[in-house]
Amino acid sequence: MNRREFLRTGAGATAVAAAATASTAGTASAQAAEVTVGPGGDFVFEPAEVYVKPGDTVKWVWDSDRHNIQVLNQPDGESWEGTEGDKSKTYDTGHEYEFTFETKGTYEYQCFPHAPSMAGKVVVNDSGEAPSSGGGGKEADPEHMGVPIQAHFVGIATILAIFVSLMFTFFLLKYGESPHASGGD
Ligand SMILES: [Cu+2]
Repeated sequence: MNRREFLRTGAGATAVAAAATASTAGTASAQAAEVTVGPGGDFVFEPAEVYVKPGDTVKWVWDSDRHNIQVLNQPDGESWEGTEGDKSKTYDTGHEYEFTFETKGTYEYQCFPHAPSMAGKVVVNDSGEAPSSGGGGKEADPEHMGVPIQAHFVGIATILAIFVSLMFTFFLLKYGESPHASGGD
């Protein structure tokens, strides 16, 4: 491998690594999360909950008409105001809105015309990730972590299979031989 080839593959590998880092964590880029507003006309924010670090920017992109962002709750010291205009002012498909969150805490918002069902939450914490549900540090709500639900189903099925075979063994040992035992006496 000559020097030029080496440089080219090196740059390629770096680019791939950078892309992988950006897509998994998104912490390297300024925009840490994107929320779709009213996806396909549904009255929801998708995802409804995002986790970011202080200084991260969240971007909302409108996928249907007549939605807005009205802030309901936020940490002391923050002055997030949501989309411009009063609560009845709405925005249509294609509109984009960004906000950079500096203060740690939970921010709750809703789309005023479609409240209370169309609501969302931004959580700003040190890790920029959903809190652990106990156990491994990276374990969290599967829907938000992008873990396929099948993986959990397989896990549950495995535990169930073990349990069933244990119960089977138990009953086999306890009752399985009794007819023979009593018959033998
Ligand atoms: Cu809405």
